[in-house]
Amino acid sequence: MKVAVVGATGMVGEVMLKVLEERNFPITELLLVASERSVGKKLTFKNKEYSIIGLADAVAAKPEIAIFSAGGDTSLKWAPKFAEAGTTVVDNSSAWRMDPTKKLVVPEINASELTKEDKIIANPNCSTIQMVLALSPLHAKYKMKRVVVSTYQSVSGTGVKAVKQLENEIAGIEGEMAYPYPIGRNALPHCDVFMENGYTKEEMKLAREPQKIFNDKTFSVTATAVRIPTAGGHSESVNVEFENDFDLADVRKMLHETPGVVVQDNTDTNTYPMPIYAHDKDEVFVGRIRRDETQPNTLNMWIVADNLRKGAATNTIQIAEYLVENNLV
Ligand code: A2P
Ligand code: 11C
Repeated sequence: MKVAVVGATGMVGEVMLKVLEERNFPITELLLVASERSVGKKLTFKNKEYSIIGLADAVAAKPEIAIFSAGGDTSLKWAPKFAEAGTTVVDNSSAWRMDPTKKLVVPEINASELTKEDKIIANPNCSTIQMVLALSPLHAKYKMKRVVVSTYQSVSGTGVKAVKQLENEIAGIEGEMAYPYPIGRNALPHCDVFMENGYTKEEMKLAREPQKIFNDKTFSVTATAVRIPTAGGHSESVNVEFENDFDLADVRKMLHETPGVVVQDNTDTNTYPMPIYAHDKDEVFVGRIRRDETQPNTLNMWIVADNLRKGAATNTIQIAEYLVENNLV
């Protein structure tokens, strides 16, 4: 496969290259793409040096697959140009996610919807991916009615500037601020921008994307998204009410058997998922699985994943792998 990585110099782009290398993605030619500022810079992949090229040159090279993580504006402008040239785009930005003509894919859940005609495929938001992966077997068996999620999101989800802000605060250095307040020793109930309804964009992504991924509007999700001073890894407290009653042992067994999910749940040994241990892992970790004793058919759990891996790079590359394995490009 001739593969382009658009946004190769970015935080997610860097992880994409690592994941492509680790998973030995079948690459015959690799195009590393970034903004004009970076053209000519060098990056290494599998011990070989590559020069960064610009978007126009990348489109002209007609790669079979382009994986994008270069922000929504770049995707909106350039993904259609690649698609017109015959390239299949797998896009990690929010640009196409809710476009009814585009699929929003978590491979373990809905990759089977993909066809050769899908030329722009959207990767969900990081906090959505980890939540829906853990919910998918439970929804299939017990049918979700309502999900209440509160997130504890790391600064890496915001980007390089936020990672630097936290590092500066820890080192006691004054520097540029990515957030309107200090993030060290703090918690900001504010991920992404506020919308007219009083929710943030991140909260609305969590509310809307799951219905599209499950192709089911019979359940609802309400969210509070909070930024905390962790470097990487997003955590979520999830309360889910089902139509049908469940058996806790069965819930654990189903989660344990779900590809991509790891159950870490033993209160006797203080075993539960934590972002520092999810770092650099592709799995979604689930623990604190317990019945909500205040309401029938309702479950509480704690879900953690590396937001740059399964939340972004890994999921995007798994979509690309599915396309290759099923001759869809
Ligand atoms: P560059 O490094 O040249 O700015 P991050 O998410 O870490 O901010 O990274 C964003 C990625 O998207 C980087 O690789 C960045 O390249 C790339 N990018 C940003 N704006 C553009 C653009 N207008 N055209 C192409 N790539 C872009
Ligand atoms: C965050 N979820 O942690 C965001 C980052 O829509 O792909 C990813 C934004 C997106 O703030």
